Amino acid sequence: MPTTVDLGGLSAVTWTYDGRLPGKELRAKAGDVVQVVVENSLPVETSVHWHGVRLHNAADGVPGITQDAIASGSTFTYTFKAPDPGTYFFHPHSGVQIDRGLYAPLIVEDPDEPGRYDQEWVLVLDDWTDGVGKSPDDILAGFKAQNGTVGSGMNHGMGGMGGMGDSPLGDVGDIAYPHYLINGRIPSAPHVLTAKPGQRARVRMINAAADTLFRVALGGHSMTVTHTDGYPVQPMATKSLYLSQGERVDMLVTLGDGVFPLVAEAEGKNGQAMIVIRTSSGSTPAADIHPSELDGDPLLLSTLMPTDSARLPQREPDQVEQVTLNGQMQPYAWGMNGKAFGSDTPMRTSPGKRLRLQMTNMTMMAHPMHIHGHTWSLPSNGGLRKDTVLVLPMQTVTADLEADNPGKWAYHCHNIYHAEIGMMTTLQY
Ligand SMILES: [Cu+2]
Repeated sequence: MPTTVDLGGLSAVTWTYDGRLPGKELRAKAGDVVQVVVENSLPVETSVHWHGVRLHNAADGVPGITQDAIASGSTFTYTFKAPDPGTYFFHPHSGVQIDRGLYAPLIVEDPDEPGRYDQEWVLVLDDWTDGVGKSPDDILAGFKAQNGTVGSGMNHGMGGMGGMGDSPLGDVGDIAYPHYLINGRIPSAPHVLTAKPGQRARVRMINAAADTLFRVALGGHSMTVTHTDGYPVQPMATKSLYLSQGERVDMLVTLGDGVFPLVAEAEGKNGQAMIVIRTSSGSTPAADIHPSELDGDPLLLSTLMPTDSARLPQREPDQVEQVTLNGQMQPYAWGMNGKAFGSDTPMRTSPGKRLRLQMTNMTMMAHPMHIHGHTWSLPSNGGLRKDTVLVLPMQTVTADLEADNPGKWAYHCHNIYHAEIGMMTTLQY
């Protein structure tokens, strides 16, 4: 419902789940049946999508594809089994509502988790404008007013906006937000997590931002990545990493003695989010602190390797589909296979097939591509499992999936403005 939230001495009227930002975390054990009753007290219709969860199609929460939108004043009950452990989240699949305060973690615990950590923290990253800058709907209306069309070929038109910085990844965002948040707070009034020196912390991180890719580092520490998008990877130590919209990462950190900023810098933009980890006395880091760990070569999660337990059985594809990502900033238009969603041709396969998608990014911007109801296996990386994969400008990413969950599934860019303007299609079988 419409709520006033305190972002840290700065209040904003926005939409949230149960008045909280982020919404209250949902926790289940792998195999549990989850039931959530959604009462829509927003002034508009909505929906809830369980991002990354391999659930049955009717519970996927995409109006026009898997259900009718939940009308203002009405109720909808989602019931689904959460089969796979991991770090997930939920958000509306209606317009640009995710760019307000409507998001919350969904943690599916592993009954066989070794649990070798002392602390477990869930961090949600976000870019923020609602109630303090332009509303997400106004931003979208501005893009729509450009009346752009999606070409099917290559586009070398430059993206970006004034005041945006450079990224080695190319263009990664369209919007300069006034604020960036971790767990609902701006960096001048951050949350503080406390622990003891030498303790091991498991950090689950979710990027719920609409248009921002973050570069993340923890001052004075290296981080050992253990999972991405819910699935275990061969542990990889890094000083910094990239987390794109819709991606999740789990990592283990052995904590030093002191006060440490965990910073999420808005890649290619000006601004950052921060949360503080405190294991002894000392002053709180300044809002603009820049840990030197940010300056290295951040890890791209799509370069990780899976554990053996995470791999799909080895198998050659039965069907190969080429997918192009198209569009440009000016006039603003984004699509897949040369079409905007609505005039697209759905992709079809049949149950039991191993489907290979070859996604080629024909644009000058990176796109975090997300598949519903499945988790891809990336053959370039030993079968790394991901449901959201960042496709860099002019790059081709090959992603396989097992067609073992029939239905009509959304497949789109997780830059929510790109998706909403047309960078979306469906996979049907
Ligand atoms: Cu995109």
